[in-house]
Amino acid sequence: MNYAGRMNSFVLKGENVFDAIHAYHQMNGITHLEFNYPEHIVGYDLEEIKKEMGDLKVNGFAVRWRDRKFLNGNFTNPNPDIRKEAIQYCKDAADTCRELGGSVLTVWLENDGFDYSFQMNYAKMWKRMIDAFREVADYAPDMKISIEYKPFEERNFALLDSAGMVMYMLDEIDRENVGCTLDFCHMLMKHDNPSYGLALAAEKKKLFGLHMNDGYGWQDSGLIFGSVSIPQAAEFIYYLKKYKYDGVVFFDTFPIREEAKLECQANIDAFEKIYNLIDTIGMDKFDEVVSRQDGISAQSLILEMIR
Ligand SMILES: [Mn+2]
Repeated sequence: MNYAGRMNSFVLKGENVFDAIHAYHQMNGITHLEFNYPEHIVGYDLEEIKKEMGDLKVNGFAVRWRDRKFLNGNFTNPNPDIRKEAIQYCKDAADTCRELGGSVLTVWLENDGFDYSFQMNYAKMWKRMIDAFREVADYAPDMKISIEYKPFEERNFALLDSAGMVMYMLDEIDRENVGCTLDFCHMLMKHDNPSYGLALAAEKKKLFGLHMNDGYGWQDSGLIFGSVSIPQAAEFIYYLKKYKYDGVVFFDTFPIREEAKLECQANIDAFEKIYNLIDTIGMDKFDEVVSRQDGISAQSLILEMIR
């Protein structure tokens, strides 16, 4: 399996991008890097980054519009100049990402949402998002443009707030190189069962990325994968295997109090452990239980895993 960790687990503790890459080299299992753009790239020398990367590959960039001018919207900002700039961030990110050998641009529209009734014309904003995604997709047809949804935060309501809404949006955008990244915690926040969204996206060949983590569902907890929701984590991995997911497993977790390197390794270890448990029991057994549509058999399979 291909694994990547969250750069900010190190950077937000006062280390820099090079320190993070250095730590990944010392871990067991990290194969890829994932950068936030522009924060982890602008101000750094690309050649220096390439040198530090060594045998690690770049999976992709996540676009982050940190400037306060984007607070009223990224792709749906009422100011056309700011909308244009938001799209330009994506184009610049695609160009730099390609230069580092990456191929996935993760787009989480943190400000495209609303807080009040009568605050926006929904159909018009929906159309703006379609147009913006098409513009980015057509600008970089060799890149995978991947939509990451989150139900709320920063806005009280996000426009792309669920797996179903993203699938609908992907249909409307109608571009082969636009797909989705599923964040396990975000799915729990929405009460979207993670595997349901995974299966629908994978069926349409639209599963471009994963953000693995865990939580209790009422906030973006960013806890270690497999720490809270083992049955759902196992079901998720079962479907990843079933659909032969060959992308990168990125751990989007927040080790605020934990040591960043140990926490990242704990994610990889949990994923590997559950992955191997499924292999030990055998995919056929899982297929057979799923085909029964029976709660008691499903629960007994979960107990078999922790036996
Ligand atoms: Mn995420």
